[in-house]
Amino acid sequence: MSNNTKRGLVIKGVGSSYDVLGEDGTHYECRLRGKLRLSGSRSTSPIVVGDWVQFSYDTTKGGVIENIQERRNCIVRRSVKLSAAMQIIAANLDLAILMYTTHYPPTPLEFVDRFLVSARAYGVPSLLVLNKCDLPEECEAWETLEMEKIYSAAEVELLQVSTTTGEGLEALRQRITGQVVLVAGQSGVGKSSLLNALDSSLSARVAPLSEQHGLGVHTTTFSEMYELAALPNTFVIDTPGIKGFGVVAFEKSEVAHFFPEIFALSHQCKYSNCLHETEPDCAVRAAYEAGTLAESRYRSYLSILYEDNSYR
Ligand SMILES: Nc1nc2c(ncn2[C@@H]2O[C@H](COP(=O)(O)OP(=O)(O)O)[C@@H](O)[C@H]2O)c(=O)[nH]1
Ligand SMILES: [Mg+2]
Ligand SMILES: [Zn+2]
Repeated sequence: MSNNTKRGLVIKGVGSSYDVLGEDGTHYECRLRGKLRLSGSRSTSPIVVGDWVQFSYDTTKGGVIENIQERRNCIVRRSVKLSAAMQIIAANLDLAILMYTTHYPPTPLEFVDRFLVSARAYGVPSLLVLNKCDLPEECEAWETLEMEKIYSAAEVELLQVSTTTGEGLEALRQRITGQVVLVAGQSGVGKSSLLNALDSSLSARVAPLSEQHGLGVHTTTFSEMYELAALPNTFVIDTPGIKGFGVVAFEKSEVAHFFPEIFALSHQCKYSNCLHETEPDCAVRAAYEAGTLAESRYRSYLSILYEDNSYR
C-alpha cells in the first residue's frame, strides 16, 4: 500500500461516492475500488456508515477506498423485498438507541423487543429512550405499562426524555459522549428532534417530520452519521425510513439467550431443552402465569420463536 494511504471513518454514502472522515480531521470524497468486496458479505452495499476504511488520496484522482476493516459489530435489517437477505445499516457502534413513544406514534412493544434482541445478537449495547415525557398521556402510559420494571428485568438501560423541554437530555449527553451512536425508532418518535436538541447546528440538515415537505424524501436506505459539535468525538447516526429490524435466523433453542430474564428462568425448567411453549413444569410459563414475567416480553419471545426461518 502506498505511503499516501490514510485511515478514516465512513460518514455517509451518496450513490457510489462516500464521505470519509480521515484521521487528520479532513473529509474526503472517496470512490470504491471496483474489485473491492467485503469477503463473505451478504449485504447489498459493501460499505456502510461506521465502517473504518483505508483509502488512498491524491489531488487529481481523488480518494479511493482500498480496504475495509473488519467490523466489530453492526445493526441489520431484513431487506424488504428479499426476505432472506440482511441489510447492514451501520457498523462499529458503541450504542444503539431505540426511541419509543406509546401514543405519538404508537410503538408496539414487540418492535422494541425485536430491536433489543437484534442489537444483543449483533453485539451492540442498547438504550431505550422514552421520548415526549412532556406529554402527560405518554408518562401515564409508561407507568401503566410498567416500562421501567419490564426493562430493568430485561437488563436494558432506559431513559425518559423530552426533546422539546430538554428534560433528561443531560443524562443522555453523558451517556453518549465520545461514542458512535445509532438512533432508531418509528417515524415520528423524535429522532431528528433529538439530533437537533443535541446539536443545534444540525437543524438545517435534520428537519423534523413536521417540517419536511412531501413524502418519500427519505427513501434512501443509506443512513447518515453526524458529528456532534457540542460533544467531543461523538457521532450520531439517524436512520430514516427504517420500519423493522431483522432478527438473526436463530435456532429455536437460541432465542431465549437474547431475553435475559427468560434465560435466567429457563434453568429451573424441567427439561433442559424446554422452549417454554407448553412443556410441563416450565418455569418461564409459570412466571408468565404468575405475572412475574411480563406478558409483552413472553409474547415477543414466542413471536420470534414461531417466526418462519425456513429460508435458512
Ligand atoms: N411533545 C413533544 N413532541 C416532540 C418531542 N420530540 C419530537 N416531537 C415532535 O414529534 C414530531 C416528529 O419528530 P421527528 O424528530 O421528525 O421524528 P422522527 O421521524 O423520529 O425523526 C415533530 O412534530 C416533533 O416536533 C417531544 O419531546 N415532545
Ligand atoms: Mg427524522
Ligand atoms: Zn421452559
